[in-house]
Amino acid sequence: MSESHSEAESAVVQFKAAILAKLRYAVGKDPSTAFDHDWFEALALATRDHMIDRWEESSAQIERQGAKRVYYLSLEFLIGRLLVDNLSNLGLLDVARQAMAELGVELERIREVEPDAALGNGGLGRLAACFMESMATLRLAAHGYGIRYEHGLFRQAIVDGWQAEQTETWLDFGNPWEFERPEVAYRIGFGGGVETLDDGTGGTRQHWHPQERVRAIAYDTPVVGWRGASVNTLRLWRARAEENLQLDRFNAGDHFGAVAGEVRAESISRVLYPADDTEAGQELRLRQEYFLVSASLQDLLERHLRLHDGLQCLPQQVAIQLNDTHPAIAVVELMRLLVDEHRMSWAQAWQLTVSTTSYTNHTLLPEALESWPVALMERLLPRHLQIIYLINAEHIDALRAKDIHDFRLLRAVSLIEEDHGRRVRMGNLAFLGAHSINGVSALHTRLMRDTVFRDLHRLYPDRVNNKTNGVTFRRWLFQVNPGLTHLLVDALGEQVLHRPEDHLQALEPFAERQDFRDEYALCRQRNKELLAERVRHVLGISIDTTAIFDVHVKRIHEYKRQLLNLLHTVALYQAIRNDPTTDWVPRVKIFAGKAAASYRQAKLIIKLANDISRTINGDPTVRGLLKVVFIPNYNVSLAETIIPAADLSEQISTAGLEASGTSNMKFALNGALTIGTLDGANVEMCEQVGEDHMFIFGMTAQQVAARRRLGLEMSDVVADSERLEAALGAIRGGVFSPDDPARYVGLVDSLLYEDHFMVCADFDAYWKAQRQVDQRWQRPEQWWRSAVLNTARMGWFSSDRTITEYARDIWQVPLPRREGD
Ligand code: 26V
Repeated sequence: MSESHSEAESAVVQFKAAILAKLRYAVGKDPSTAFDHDWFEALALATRDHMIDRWEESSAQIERQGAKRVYYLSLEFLIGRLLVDNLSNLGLLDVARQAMAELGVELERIREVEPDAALGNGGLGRLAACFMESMATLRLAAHGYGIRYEHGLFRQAIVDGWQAEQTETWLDFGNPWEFERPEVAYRIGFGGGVETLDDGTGGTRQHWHPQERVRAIAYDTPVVGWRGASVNTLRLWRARAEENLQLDRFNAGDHFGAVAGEVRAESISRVLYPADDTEAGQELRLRQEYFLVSASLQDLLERHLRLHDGLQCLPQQVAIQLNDTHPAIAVVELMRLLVDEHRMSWAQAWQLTVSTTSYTNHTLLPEALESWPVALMERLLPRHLQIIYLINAEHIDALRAKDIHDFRLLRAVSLIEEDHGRRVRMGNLAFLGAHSINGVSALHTRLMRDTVFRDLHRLYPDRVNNKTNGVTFRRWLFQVNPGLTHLLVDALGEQVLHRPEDHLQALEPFAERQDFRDEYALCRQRNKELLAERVRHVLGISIDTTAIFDVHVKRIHEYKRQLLNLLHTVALYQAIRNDPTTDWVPRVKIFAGKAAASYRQAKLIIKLANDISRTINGDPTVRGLLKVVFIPNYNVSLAETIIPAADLSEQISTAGLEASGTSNMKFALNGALTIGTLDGANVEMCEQVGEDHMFIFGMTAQQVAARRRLGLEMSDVVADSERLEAALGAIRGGVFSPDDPARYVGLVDSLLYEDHFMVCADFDAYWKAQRQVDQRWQRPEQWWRSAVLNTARMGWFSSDRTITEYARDIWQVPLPRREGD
């Protein structure tokens, strides 16, 4: 005891010395002149030192074992902050807190100084970050490849109730987690033409002469697994010009022209595309995609050739996972590198490409399915277009050889869309070029087979498979909810930290114990107070922490149906006003989320939320019973405060449209009860958690499809629902927008006459489910029993489980032993 006590003490002493040394020699400050940011940097650098040796060891071990490598290619990594993540995974969080305290600095304040690395839009990017952490924890030889955007996702300000986008500048004070690797650089070509050359054996070969070249420079960030299991690398590419300054032009007085090339080249890694649905349709986006892909493939082939004899064994040594179609041009670039640069035969190159590549689909929304105009592809990537045509010709020939001549089918599975101007279909390209195509929940995968990939699935029935998403419990339980984590360790022992996916279920019997439920509820209460504090600070609104915290946070999208929740809010407001003496269950409605800058309807929904908030919060009749807040600038860090404070999690998308959802998992893991539709992973959550411990309502995906066939006109539905009619009427009539009474006329009319997302059709069922929520809340022993069971039964949604399935079924890599195996 005393020995470990002194061990801990000496760890603190050492860490303190390390922080002071960093502060002095790396930051150039001393404690008397240091600002919070200086302390953050010193602490981050001291923490980073603890990662380096393990990093070195991990890569040496992987090389020694000749392990197969997994490459995760993604245009987005939505990482958030890393200080507590790294400290906690290294097992140094308490040591660091103590060391800082002894230096007179509060860790809880310093952690807030770190900017979020917001290199992603939403679910897809956050999933990539969770996967990186799980792959390190499971000790896979995994590399992430992405772009080091200078500006991540925009900062959202709310000005007069409207969203305003502001530039995000996460690199302004430097980034202590990354290592610039100027020696790891590749040339990326664009444009130019293709020359046919003699191949020396009587045949021909193609040679691409790009007109423009850009350099990709590597920046490496170490990714630590739980308790330092492994340290992997996230390699992000930055675009630099081949030549920074054209000195001749500068000397001739053309000071702007002298740097024009630099600006053009470097714009590739300037900013993240801030939409997560509508097709970017812009040259810069395609340049970003190809830039990431080409740099990453050159890098991984170089590593492969350094370690192995030749390229024949590529599929045994390398697995490339495409995160959506954004990096799908990898199929073509790999073919180009193998055939043109490494002189491999076409047939062999194709076989290697398909067996190395796999693709994850994350959405069925038609507007998010990527396709590129043939003309643009020809101008930017002429050799790639040739290769696409060749792949397509072989593909169609193979079908004809199998006696398939159905014209509709051939058109549907072609790589080229002929109807709306000729375009390259990236989904079909990714499908053909991969041996595995996976969806992200059981329902989504079924819909992929039945809809978007129906024809290709019939031709290649073994390719489509499901890998239901998961989240890393290290960040989304241990870090965000230390109170609950403490309680879990007390109840279940330390093992729950190491294998939560196996051990959480042992919590079930605790759900029956009043004393445990009370402690569990107390943790929630503390988290709610922290959130309330934040809301007071940001919005100047005080909220009642004994009320139900009813939370709807995610990107603003019509299909996610924030409007349905707002209609419920208005209907509830009206009901309370009509009958203020009934014993209403107090609620706080909490909204947050960003809208794509170009998505007008989504921005109007944000304005409506703010208008409703102002009106309701200012009405003394409902005081104490209903409050509405819209918290600006939703990001990973805000999610970390909101999720553990939620009582009710809103997962109410139109069934069939949310591919999986991952915040649904984070909420339930932290014990919020879900009100939701049978959509995405909600379906599987319902199987795990049990229908009795969720509030499932509304049409199923099948019923939605059937209802749509009847038309989108909803006048009948509205006429049949007094509550809905009154709520719509109030919004339409300007009750919430007296300054501009007609503001929501168009919005309400679109719900009445063209209700694509079935808001009206699901309203009554939603209202009913919400009243069941009230009833459960009024029986605390039932509510908290359900809450504990949610935590106990969410183990399966660990991203460790998801990654284990990818490794086994798609990548075919064995999982190394972990400590405790
Ligand atoms: C599309 C585009 C189109 C071009 C402009 C940039 C851009 C960026 C992202 C996207 C696709 C977004 C798809 C997406 O985020 N899907 C979400 O993936 C989550 C992880 O699998 C899943 O939980 C969510 O349900 C799904 O909406």
